[in-house]
Amino acid sequence: MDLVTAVVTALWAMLPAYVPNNAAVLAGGGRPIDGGRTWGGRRVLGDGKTWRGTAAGTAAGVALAFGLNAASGPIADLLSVPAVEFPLPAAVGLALGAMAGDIGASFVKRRSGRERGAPFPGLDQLDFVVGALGLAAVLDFEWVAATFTPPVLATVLIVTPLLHVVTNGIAYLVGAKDEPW
Ligand code: CTP
Ligand code: MG
Ligand code: K
Repeated sequence: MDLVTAVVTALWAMLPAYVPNNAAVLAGGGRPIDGGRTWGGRRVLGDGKTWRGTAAGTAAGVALAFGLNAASGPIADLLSVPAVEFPLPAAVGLALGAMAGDIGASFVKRRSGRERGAPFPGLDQLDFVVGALGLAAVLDFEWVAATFTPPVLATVLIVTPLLHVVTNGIAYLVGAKDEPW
């Protein structure tokens, strides 16, 4: 597989996992998932993980997957790459898994004494990748294995942290996010 195909396939297949975090930032607020509960003197998850943000993020990711499916032929032709199609379990796995990975990271951050919004380099950039690919693999292993071949997976692991830094930096600069991570 050539580099362009690997990069395009990686970005395309991961879009339903990239969008939920950004949609959650825009839609977040309201009741926190942990209901304000604490564990060991610290919040279980914190006020940054809300039901509304999680639901909106998941819905945005699934909707995007189906939008991409509707346009997959022309997109693949335009970019001269094999088309990526998202079956429903894969779409749900990527979107909900991305949210779950981010929530899991907040749990780890609180246990390690980091307050809401504190950075955790590495975890912040890859938590949702692990969650997205993990849940997608549980729901549709064959699709994950066929789509995330070694070159595509390697590209995802290299490109995602870069993309995460850039998009969060932009979100911070335009005032959508309180911290640039
Ligand atoms: N958000 C949300 N629900 C989620 C994820 C994010 O409502 N499941 C919203 C919150 O308003 C959150 C913002 O998106 O403050 C930014 O997300 P993130 O950086 O993941 O949360 P932090 O506030 O930094 O909290 P944490 O330290 O727990 O990551
Ligand atoms: Mg944050
Ligand atoms: K996060």
